[in-house]
Amino acid sequence: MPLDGLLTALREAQHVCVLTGAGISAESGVPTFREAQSGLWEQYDPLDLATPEAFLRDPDLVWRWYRWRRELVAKAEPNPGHRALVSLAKLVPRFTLVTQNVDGLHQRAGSSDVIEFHGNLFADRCFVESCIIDEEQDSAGGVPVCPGCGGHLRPGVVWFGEAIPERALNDSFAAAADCDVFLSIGTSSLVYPAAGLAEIARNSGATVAEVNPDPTEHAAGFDHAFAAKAGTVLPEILKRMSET
Ligand code: BV8
Repeated sequence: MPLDGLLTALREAQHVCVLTGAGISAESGVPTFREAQSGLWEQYDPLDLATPEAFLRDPDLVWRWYRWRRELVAKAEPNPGHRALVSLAKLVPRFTLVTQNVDGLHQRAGSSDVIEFHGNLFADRCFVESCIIDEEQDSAGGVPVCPGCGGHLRPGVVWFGEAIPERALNDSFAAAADCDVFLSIGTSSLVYPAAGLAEIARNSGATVAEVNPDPTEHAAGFDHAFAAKAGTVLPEILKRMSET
């Protein structure tokens, strides 16, 4: 694996920014967004379910999908790819981790200050911004109700067509523009505005690399592209970084 060029850039970097997608959790057994879903969810396309329209049309169905994902993720464990990023963060002066994932596996691996670009699977929230939900509502399998306004609670994730949380958006864009190395790991780079971060980094002069067994259309424009799994490449990067 031709890591030398990337390793040189990483060793010299003052600020490394990493964007992860569903692919970094694939080796933990969490299906990626574009893999066919298993079991009874096989008939559903996540792109259809992860929308406010789907929720308003059938909140009970959407909640059943999210509860199924919560159970699946709760049984999953962080993998060597997640853990390598925890260690890499300790080897560079400044490290920003932005994830599109909502599974919380980076935090469970030990990463801190994770920017959750698309929210978190395990948070409940109300459509009414001002309603504060400070503990999970017991909904006995139905659609949980907001204790503040009596409306339907929803999972604390960003659906298609919804704005990225302002702090996450601003902090991620600033990190992409400031970093010396940008690593795009386990993402199909199809979902915007997350997929635009690599371009911001590149246009700001950063070294950009991708790790994905199925190279994306952006890979050709990157400085480095490793057609391999995150659980293989990231521990190897960490090993080589630790040798010096
Ligand atoms: C918004 C939370 C505007 C929910 C998710 C241009 C600009 C702006 C917006 C748009 C635009 N064009 C289109 C849009 C609209 C839309 C969009 O991008 N649509 C796509 C489908 C074209 N974007 C939005 O709606 C966004 N909002 O722009 O709002 C706005 C502004 C103001 C006011 C109102 C509105 C919001 C998008 C957020 C959607 N929510 N998740 C939930 O999870 O239930 S996105 C969802 O897709 C997941 O978070 C997932 O992470 C994300 C991206 O997918 P990936 O992570 O890349 O996963 P995927 O399965 O695609 O790929 C996995 C990759 O891993 C593969 O390439 C595979 O090869 C690789 N892999 C597999 N195994 C491994 C591996 N890699 C490494 N190692 C392995 N072992």
